[in-house]
Amino acid sequence: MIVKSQNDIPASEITDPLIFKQRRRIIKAMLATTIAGVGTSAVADDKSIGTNLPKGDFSGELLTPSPANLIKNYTNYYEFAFNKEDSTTLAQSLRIDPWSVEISGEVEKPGTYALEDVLRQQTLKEHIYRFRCVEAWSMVIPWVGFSLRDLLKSVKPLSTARFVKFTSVYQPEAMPRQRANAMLDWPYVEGLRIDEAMHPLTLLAVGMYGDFLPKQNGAPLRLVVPWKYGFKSIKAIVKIELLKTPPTTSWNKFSPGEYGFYANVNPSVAHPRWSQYSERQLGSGFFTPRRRTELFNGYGEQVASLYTDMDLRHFY
Ligand SMILES: Nc1nc2c(c(=O)[nH]1)N[C@H]1C(S)=C(S)[C@@H](COP(=O)(O)O)O[C@H]1N2
Ligand SMILES: [Mo]
Repeated sequence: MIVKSQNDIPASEITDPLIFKQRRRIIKAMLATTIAGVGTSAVADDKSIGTNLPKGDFSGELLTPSPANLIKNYTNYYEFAFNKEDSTTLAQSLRIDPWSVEISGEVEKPGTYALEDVLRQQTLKEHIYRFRCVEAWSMVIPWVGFSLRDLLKSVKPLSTARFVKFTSVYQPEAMPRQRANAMLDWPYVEGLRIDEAMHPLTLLAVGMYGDFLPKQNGAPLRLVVPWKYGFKSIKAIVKIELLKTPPTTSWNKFSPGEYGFYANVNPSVAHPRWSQYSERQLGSGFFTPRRRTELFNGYGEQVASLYTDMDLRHFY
């Protein structure tokens, strides 16, 4: 063992030991991934988090992440609570270790994969995305994850795979509103068209702010689809199915007139009860004006081609 003298402690550790320690944890996990897997040197040191962003992640715009304590304490997680606050504590009883993901349907290599085996194959990167909830608020979140397409490719989708269905965990003993059968038909289900699922912007996230995901934000594995309303970004995924036909999704089933299957962010298609023209930017300060919502949440350059010839008013 090498005992370091006081002088050898890096400046980062001295100035902000807490943040540095947190980052070390996820960096260690990422390094394990890199060493064991096919990845090269995605994360060679602390600095490469955040500097290793593939081009096209944020439309050339420099995004400043919203305060971490905001997104960790203002969450939508209806299995736990209807409000934005209570899931922070309630979700801590969720059991997430061990965790595995069942992949089935129209694939050559169906199976139940342990999360650590999935991660060993992937290179984790930071992706700073805008996040727009259908309730007309938004944040900027630095996710840590990998493209869903890389996982899907590894199980070899068949040409008959046209949709992807995602299912959240069913754990009624930990999730009070599953126990009470409240609101949605549990477990929570979401879906994408196969080309949306294969788009490089579509992530599976395991972390944010350089650390693992907090339970209330969807640990240990969640979807992130930055050009769609937040409800598409399903948390705590246990099952991924490749299908020939569109899956029935939770919110669409609950209220089809309000929540479409596509749910692409679109300022000119109002929700029946409110406008989607602009959004409240959470954490930006009281006097910051509302942001004008952009078509596809600003990711149009990357994703508009998925929807040519589609009437976005009809397919909302
Ligand atoms: N399983 C599950 N996933 C979910 C939800 C949920 O209630 N349960 N809420 C959705 C909604 S409405 C939003 S806006 C985002 C919120 O993500 P955040 O709480 O991490 O900000 O998660 C989405 N994923
Ligand atoms: Mo949402």
